Amino acid sequence: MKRWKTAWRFLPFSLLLLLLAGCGEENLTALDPKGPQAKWLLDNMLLSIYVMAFVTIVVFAIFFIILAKFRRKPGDDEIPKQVHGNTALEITWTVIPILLLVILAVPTITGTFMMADTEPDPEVGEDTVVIKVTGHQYWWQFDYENEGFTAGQEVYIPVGEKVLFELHSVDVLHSFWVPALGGKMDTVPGITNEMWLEASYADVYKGKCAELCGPSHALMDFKLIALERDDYDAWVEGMQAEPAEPEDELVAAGQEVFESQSCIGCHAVGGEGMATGPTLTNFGDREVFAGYLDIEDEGALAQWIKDPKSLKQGTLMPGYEGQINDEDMEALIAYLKSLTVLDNE
Ligand code: HEC
Ligand SMILES: [Cu+2]
Repeated sequence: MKRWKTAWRFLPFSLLLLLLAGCGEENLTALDPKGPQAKWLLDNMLLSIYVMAFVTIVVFAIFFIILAKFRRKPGDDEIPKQVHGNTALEITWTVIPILLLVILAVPTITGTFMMADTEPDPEVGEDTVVIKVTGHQYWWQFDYENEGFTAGQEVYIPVGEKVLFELHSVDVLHSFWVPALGGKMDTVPGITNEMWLEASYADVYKGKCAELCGPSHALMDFKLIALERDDYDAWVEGMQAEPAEPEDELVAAGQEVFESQSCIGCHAVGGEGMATGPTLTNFGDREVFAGYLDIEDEGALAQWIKDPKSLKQGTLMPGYEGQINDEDMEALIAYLKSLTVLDNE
């Protein structure tokens, strides 16, 4: 009776778990794979669960059958005949686990080699996209070295192609992870790790830093955006092009503030430049900034520029409280939001 009472106590927790299981953010789950790597990972995970379930069911079935069948019955006074060592049984229960391990090992080993194969995409050849990823406390830098430009916070790739990632870090360990597309890999200072990912559908996939890297680690989110090859090429061209001179007066005034306040010293706008902070060439195309804040929220954007540490503990972006008046701030924000590369109809 008592045991049941204890069990009931766990019911609310179990229900909560069930509820939370439904909280998976869209395209931030390894259980709904959108690329060949993630699909392989999930298949392999399921295979081990099936093997495990099979073993559990068989063992428990035999256990209960034996328990019922060989129970001591009334009148059974003699101790049953004692047997030791049955060659056939010994061989059976040695061979079965070996077979099960082979069933697990073959796909695991072939899959591991498949995932570690960072040769260019055989169909795309020399045009295989190579992206240098750099983890910073607490943001991501994406260098398209062959194309000669840098992007921040959002990484664009062509859909249906194997894309190579070279992972670096400038400070501490981070881990680059796009759950819907594949496994995670650490970015380590002084070491280059290599991995590849492929997206099967043109979509926006959420990414996370998966290695505790400091107080704002949980806010170090990014996006991977897979576009059709044509759209991707257009995006690359947009990133390479020199930004147009602003026509709007407010935007032009904002550009002046941006330049006079030394923002440009850390934030490149245009094909090349400094990347002490995220490149802002396509800032207006983002949905979120600083990893988690809504770009439509101009109050948050102003607060970010005035006092970024109040929104993201430990960030290396300096605050401009008292250095930019309201009028200049409005212009600055208009300028930042005007920085687009995609045709946002
Ligand atoms: C010393 C270098 C430095 C200077 C100067 C600087 N920033 Fe930053 N900025 C950063 C860093 C680093 C980040 C990334 C912070 C993070 O997400 O943790 C950042 C992030 C941002 C972001 C969010 C970008 C995104 O997409 O996530 C905006 C917007 C921004 N800065 C605007 C400005 C403006 C406007 C100025 C000038 C008034 C400025 N910054 C000056 C370093 C700098
Ligand atoms: Cu982190």
